[in-house]
Amino acid sequence: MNHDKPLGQALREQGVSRRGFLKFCATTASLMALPPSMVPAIAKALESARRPSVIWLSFQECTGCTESLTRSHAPTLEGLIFDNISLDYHHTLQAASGDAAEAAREAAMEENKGKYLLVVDGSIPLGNPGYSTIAGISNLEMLKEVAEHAAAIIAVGTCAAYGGLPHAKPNPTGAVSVEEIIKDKPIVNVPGCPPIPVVITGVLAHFLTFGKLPELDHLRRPLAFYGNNIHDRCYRRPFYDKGLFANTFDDEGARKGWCLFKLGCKGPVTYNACATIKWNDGTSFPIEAGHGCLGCSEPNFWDMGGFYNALSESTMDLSRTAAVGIAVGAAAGAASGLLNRRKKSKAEAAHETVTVKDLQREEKS
Ligand code: FSX
Repeated sequence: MNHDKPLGQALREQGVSRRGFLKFCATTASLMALPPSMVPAIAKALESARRPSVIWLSFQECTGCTESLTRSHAPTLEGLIFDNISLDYHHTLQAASGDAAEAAREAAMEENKGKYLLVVDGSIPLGNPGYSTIAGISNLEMLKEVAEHAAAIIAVGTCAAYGGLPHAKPNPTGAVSVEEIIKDKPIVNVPGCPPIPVVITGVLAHFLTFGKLPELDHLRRPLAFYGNNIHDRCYRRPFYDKGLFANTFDDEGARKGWCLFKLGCKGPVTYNACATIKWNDGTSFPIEAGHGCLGCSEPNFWDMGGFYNALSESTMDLSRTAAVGIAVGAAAGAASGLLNRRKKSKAEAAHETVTVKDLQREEKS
């Protein structure tokens, strides 16, 4: 693989104009919540960035994460960016198979020791390590082997980030997340079942631009994409505030586009960018299509008590109180002490989020 060609040159060779490139940089800046004044710096850094080697491992998953990434309308700039990292190993996308594929992985690890990015999708079965193997190597063994000399790890999808669907009760394979196994590497979680494609490429672009991972929340999610809950950015929010709800999927409220809270929408406790970035090239997102949010970027979303059961009022109160506490920066006493329980820096506290897991824990205690 040629890692020496700078990214800017590779993009130009693929017919990407300067204007298109700068537009991408501006979008990247805004996605990463950076001021417009950062665009020239991003452009300069990306122009000369060397293509990092990326090794992508897929374990227990449905391949939805890769499908999500490849469903962008070709050719998109994010697709080109993705082409212009050196994706040295990816079960689904690589041409090589068998011994040749494994040789490519080993060569990439050797040539880029300590510098390559490891992307993982899917959870790892600990209950039965022989349950899921690649080239005769258990998922656990392969993860440890590749992680050892990785510069950083990106856990793509809720399965890799939190165990996801394979971890759902009764978790027959003993599925765990990447961060439950690897303790000595920088890890960023990009949850969602699947995650939004531009969020995956945005994290990669951040790494290309700044040589480090973006700022994360307490669940290791990039704040730029997971800093707000769906509810607060939802275009149906004014109906919630007015008390106008759909009670069934075909009543007058549903037809008028009223709030889906009573139909089980988990938007108030789900942190993701679906309501702003949306899907299919910014076309729509589940709530816009008339279905409540399932909360797929939150830990244990599958076991949250039913996709069509409304969140309880006490949960909503807690969520609201926490939001107010965050807004005024009042860590002390806010949201039943949720914000105080963990020791954290000022920056972390300012961006604290309240998740389903927190709420469930809070309600039990
Ligand atoms: Fe999991 Fe991804 Fe859901 Fe599927 O790779 S996050 S089941 S979309 O495919 O891991």
